[in-house]
Amino acid sequence: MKTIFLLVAIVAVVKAQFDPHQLPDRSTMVHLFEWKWDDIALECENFLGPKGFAGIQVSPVNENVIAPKRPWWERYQPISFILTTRSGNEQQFANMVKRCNKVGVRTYVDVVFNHMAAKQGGQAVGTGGSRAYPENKDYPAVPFTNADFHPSCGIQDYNDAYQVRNCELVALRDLNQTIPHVQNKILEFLDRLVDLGVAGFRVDAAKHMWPNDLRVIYGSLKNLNTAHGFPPNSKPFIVQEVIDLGGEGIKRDEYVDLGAITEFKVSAAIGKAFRGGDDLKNLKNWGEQWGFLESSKALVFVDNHDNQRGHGAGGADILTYKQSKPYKMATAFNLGFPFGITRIMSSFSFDDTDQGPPKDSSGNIKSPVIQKDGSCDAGWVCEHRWRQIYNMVEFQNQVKGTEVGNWWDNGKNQIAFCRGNAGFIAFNLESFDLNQDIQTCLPAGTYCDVISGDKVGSNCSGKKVLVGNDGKARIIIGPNEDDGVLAIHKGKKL
Ligand code: AAO
Repeated sequence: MKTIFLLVAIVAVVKAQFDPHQLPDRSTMVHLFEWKWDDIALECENFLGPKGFAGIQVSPVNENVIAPKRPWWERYQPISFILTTRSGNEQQFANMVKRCNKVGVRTYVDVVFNHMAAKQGGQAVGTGGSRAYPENKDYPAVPFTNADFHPSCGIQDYNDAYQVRNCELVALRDLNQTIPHVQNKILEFLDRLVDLGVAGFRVDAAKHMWPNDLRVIYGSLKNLNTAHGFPPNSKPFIVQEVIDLGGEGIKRDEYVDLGAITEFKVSAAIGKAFRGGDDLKNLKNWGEQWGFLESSKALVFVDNHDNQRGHGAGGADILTYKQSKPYKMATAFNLGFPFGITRIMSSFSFDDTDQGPPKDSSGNIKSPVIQKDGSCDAGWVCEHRWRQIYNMVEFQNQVKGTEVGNWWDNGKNQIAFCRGNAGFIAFNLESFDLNQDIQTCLPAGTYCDVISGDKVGSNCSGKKVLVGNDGKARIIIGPNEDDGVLAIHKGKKL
């Protein structure tokens, strides 16, 4: 009996690391890449909360090296665990988390603790003013010294798990997480964030650390802060960045009992499909049959901050804001089909892959400018403010908990399906019209297509879809329309 109880307790604790602790009627997080904390707090209150977003992933919060020309990737080179970056300081971060939690938006922090900053040309100075001496593996503001690191070597061969985990990823000084002092410093950092009210972590470069060390660290984490509305005994959500497209020495399965995994196979496959490299009809069994992890353990996204600019994995198949029509279609499918823990990317525009966020002449990040129509300006793309995307966030919330029903396809690149009796969505990637009577599963009535427009008062600024008593409707999507998707749901009936 005792053993059974213990087993149940352990399973409960481990399982909890997969729970993103989102409000029951919400479903997706958005990565506000390189946004400042004050701007995010406002965005939570003005937009994300009201539009039903479940959470935000934020860029690394701890002090990083100041690199020449201020590339975005300097934030992946820690100098200390002081919470001061170009996004703001600890007090601003704390304020943001509090205000976002208040409007039902959870915070997930991108945490970097596989390594510390690489050797710089000159002295390494951090965004909090701390100095470090990476050539000697000396980071006094933590402090970490040479003894806390693995001996230097490069990663030559991704088939060699030892190299991947004990050598230096792109010359970044590789911490040894087996050392208790290193574990303690990492834990202090993560627990501090838990105290401030975050809901969980994206663990950067998890693949480059030993699963057993991560097990110790995750297992010692504090429970989430009940003052921020988390139930007692809630464990932080953990999603581990493990790139496994197959064929390497390290498998995602080695990490899957520890927390969720970034499922890069989804990013690659969805990009390929909506670029026309795979028939959409094959998406019918989207999920584990495609070789993806099980739904509750997979973080799924169309693109991330790396692969949208050719870093990380996925290659030429990845869709980004730069291919806006297929990108919106892929995002609509990712949010419309019930698979995985979903994340949306929100970018700044870039031409070269090192380019950092919009900045002033002193290197400070500029705030996004929100235009009259709600879209962003001043170098910020804000995919999350595109109607076709935020309306799919609402769609996903409206159909939460329902299954796919009445799958329809034309044998190639026109598909449609119901989500219970709550929503219906159709896609056309052919070079000819979709013009069909299709079963929508919705109660009879007139619905507003939330892709081509929006419900305004009792009217619809986009296509109106008339659902008959038999649940069928005439669905029309031309090949040259702005969007190749149509979506209706119970929340936007006229
Ligand atoms: C910068 C400079 C470097 C310089 C360094 C130190 O660019 O030239 O040496 O500073 O001064 C980011 C940037 C880096 C930047 C770094 C530090 O991306 O350019 O370096 O900050 O400032 C691997 C890791 C994965 C990592 C990814 C970028 O496994 O963890 O590379 N992502 C995270 C972050 C990322 C960050 C770091 C880690 C470091 O998201 O933003 O780096 O904190 C294979 C492996 C993957 C491997 C890729 C790329 O992928 O499987 O594990 O990712 O290679 O090396 C096909 C295969 C696929 C393969 C892929 C790429 O798709 O199927 O498996 O090809 O070849």
